[in-house]
Amino acid sequence: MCVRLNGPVPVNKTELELERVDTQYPEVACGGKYSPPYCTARHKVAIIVPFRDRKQHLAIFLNHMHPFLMKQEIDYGIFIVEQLGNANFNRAKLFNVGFLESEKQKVGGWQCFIFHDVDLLPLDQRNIYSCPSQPRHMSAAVDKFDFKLPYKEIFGGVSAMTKEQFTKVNGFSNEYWGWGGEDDDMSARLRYLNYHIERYNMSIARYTMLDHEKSKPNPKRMSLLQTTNLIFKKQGLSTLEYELVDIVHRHLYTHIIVNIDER
Ligand code: BGN
Repeated sequence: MCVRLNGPVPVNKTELELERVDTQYPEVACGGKYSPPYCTARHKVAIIVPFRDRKQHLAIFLNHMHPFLMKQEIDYGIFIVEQLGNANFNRAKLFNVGFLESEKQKVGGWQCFIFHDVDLLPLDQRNIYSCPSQPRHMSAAVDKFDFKLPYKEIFGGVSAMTKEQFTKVNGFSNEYWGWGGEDDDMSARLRYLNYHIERYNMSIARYTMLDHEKSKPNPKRMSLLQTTNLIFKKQGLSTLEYELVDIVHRHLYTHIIVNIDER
């Protein structure tokens, strides 16, 4: 590590234009990729962000994340996976798409994947975006939850898994349309394979959440969760179907546009 990482980082939540943010950060290469110029990065990390209709959040997110990640001296890329159409949002399926598509965008592939909501911003520079030997739940202390962990098994918001861990659990489920449960499903997949979720200290794993309207909960989420242990090996990355509509290499991110509706 060449740079000293101090703790708290400032957050700018004021309205920003995406087009203006795009003119910043000349150190970032096309597609939202960066590797430290004076050190050899120890971690190759893809940040996968599911997305729809949140342009303002995206501007704030990119403006926060690039300087934050550059200081950590990791080799990283930001991938925004946008769901087209009017079906309910399927966060988990977009993560599966982001995992496969981001791999095609890196010579030799990534080692580590951070599955990241666009409305969460890390508040402490010591929260290193890497993958340890066990899956890591990163967003343990969120301001919206009074900086307290809502429950022990939670794996939502921001989480990190190695390529091997993600592949072994067969990725996320593709079946969660609408809000809630898909992260608990992943948490259960990990448990069945005897992984245990680790976390940074609560003074480090701090995030702030951007304001938004509450999304529509998925009424089927409890019943879906009851079947995870029976079907996770047969349903997930191995059964993922999607139509790749476009991949655009923008300055601060790679934009993966997909149709994930069931046919
Ligand atoms: C939980 C949701 C998670 C979500 C957290 C935090 C469910 C499943 C039925 C119990 N789980 O309640 O998906 O990340 O809240 O918001 O709804």
